[in-house]
Amino acid sequence: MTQEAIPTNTPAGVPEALLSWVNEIADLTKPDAIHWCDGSKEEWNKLAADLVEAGTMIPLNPAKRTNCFLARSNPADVARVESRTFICSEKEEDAGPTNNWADPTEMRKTIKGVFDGCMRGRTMYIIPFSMGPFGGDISKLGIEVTDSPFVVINMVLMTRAGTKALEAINAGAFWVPAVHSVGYPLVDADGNARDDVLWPCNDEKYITHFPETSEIWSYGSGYGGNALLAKKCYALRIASVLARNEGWFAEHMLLLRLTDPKGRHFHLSAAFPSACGKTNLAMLRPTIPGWKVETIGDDIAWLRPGADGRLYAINPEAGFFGVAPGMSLKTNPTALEALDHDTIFANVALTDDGDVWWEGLTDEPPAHLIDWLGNDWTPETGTPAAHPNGRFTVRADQAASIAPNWEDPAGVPVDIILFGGRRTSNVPLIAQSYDWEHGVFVGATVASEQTAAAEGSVGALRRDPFSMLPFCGYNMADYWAHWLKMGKVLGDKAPKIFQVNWFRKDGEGNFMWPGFGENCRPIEWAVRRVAGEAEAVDAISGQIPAPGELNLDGLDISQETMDALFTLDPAAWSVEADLAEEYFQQFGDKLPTELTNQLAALRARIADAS
Ligand code: OXD
Ligand code: MN
Repeated sequence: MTQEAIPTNTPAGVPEALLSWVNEIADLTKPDAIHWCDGSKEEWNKLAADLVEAGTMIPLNPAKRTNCFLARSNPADVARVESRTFICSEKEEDAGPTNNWADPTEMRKTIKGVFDGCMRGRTMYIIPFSMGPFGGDISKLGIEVTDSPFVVINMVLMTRAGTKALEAINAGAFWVPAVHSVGYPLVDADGNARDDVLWPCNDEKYITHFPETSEIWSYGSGYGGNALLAKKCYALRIASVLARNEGWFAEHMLLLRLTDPKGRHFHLSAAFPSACGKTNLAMLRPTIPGWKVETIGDDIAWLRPGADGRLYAINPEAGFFGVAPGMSLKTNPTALEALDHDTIFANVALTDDGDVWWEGLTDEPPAHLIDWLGNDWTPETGTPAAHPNGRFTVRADQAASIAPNWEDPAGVPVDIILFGGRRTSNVPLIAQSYDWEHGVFVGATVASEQTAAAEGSVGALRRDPFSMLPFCGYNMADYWAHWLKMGKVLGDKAPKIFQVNWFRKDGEGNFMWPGFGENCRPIEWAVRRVAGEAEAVDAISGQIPAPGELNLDGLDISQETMDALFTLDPAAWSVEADLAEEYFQQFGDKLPTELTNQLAALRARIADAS
């Protein structure tokens, strides 16, 4: 069957090449209908109503949350599946040792096989979208084809989707094709029909990227980054390759605008691994009087050198896909307040009065809930009511902290880059890198404790360079080389690089730093460093605040704790250096010599401090 034979609402002006691409996918996947998404409110409401009718989404109590919905996924489809995520570059070495590589010819055969007829009995949706504000030099376009209306309504919140994006594509702009199926056809090849299920998916999953042709094909999952292909698949894996080729960066970084008491603006981007308080930092409410922190992005930044030689950044997304558990009025009031209307929740618990709940939302759990699996739950049940990777999807501008310039198509000039992670020991509260090369070494060697955002053993320490381990679309060593090269392009206009760690613990296992709004204090020091107004002393892992330089006014914290937060034990750092060296070995000849030199410089600083 070709598209002409299938009911469709193809808009006027779609060029032949795009039509024939859509026809090819329809010929392969064999949907019953094709729907071109216009991104309108009416379309969104209609799809949401259909999903409610089907039972996939439960409308929440409108008196508590207007136009909000809860979805429960299949328990086998709850997080990104890194083990089923593939980089299908022509050469294996271009994917590198930290990615799953698959031969592109073989993978194309596999993909063709699983996609054959996979949309039978379903509608195929075409979602044109823009990553970044329309018309910006840093922005780019894409089209996701999917058989999941749930994916459509999430994509419409997460990107700038619909007619305007299609018009730009029709006019000839570059775009990235992304094809997605939940892998649950409703009719088999012999014409036998079966009923749909609340959360269609498939045990067999493939999240595949073809970097040479900038293509994405994803099969078998309907959850998060496996299915909302604009996010991790495009904005990070494919975009990181485009960025390397074109001289920019696609990074797993939040983006903030900071205003100091003098009214000066600074911009900060920060790389944190998944679920490490990134959303909290993106919506930080500073405790230092006179400071303002505003949100531009919570997860991904695209950064490109501007005409003045500085690095300009945009948030390519238009929404937040955040982790709900742990979020409360104490930890992130701004995010919580943003979720009182037009929000989709996934895998959190349902209260008896039609609201949502998750671990950490309140000190005391409600006496009764329906948990994320749809079962009755009481505090005695003994299992979490919400899945630890339970999520919310909401438009970014629903956050009261959104910066006035968050949609500036030209981006914002970045002054500070932060690298973070969860480290219970060794890594100090903040340290400034000695220079760009040292900053790249710090980013390359960052390690963090594993969280629930992906499958894996929670709590285990994993090295997560630039927080890009699961998101870099090419060889990580070539990625470091790209960062080093860009440092030469940016020269003295390059942002300053810092490493932070909010998660250091004392001997009893208690966090030593209060975190949350107080995180503005090390950031304030970083800003004053950039402005040339704060002193630092040299230390093993970088330059740390000179005594008295960190603003602790109004914070009840002992000098002993502050000292402990900045303790750099040479013996422990010697082990860190050994682990970094061991980690680097897997990259063989591709490891940039600058990083080997940085390792030697680290060892020299350790020796000096011993
Ligand atoms: C995310 C992630 O969802 O990093 O942002 O896993
Ligand atoms: Mn992320």
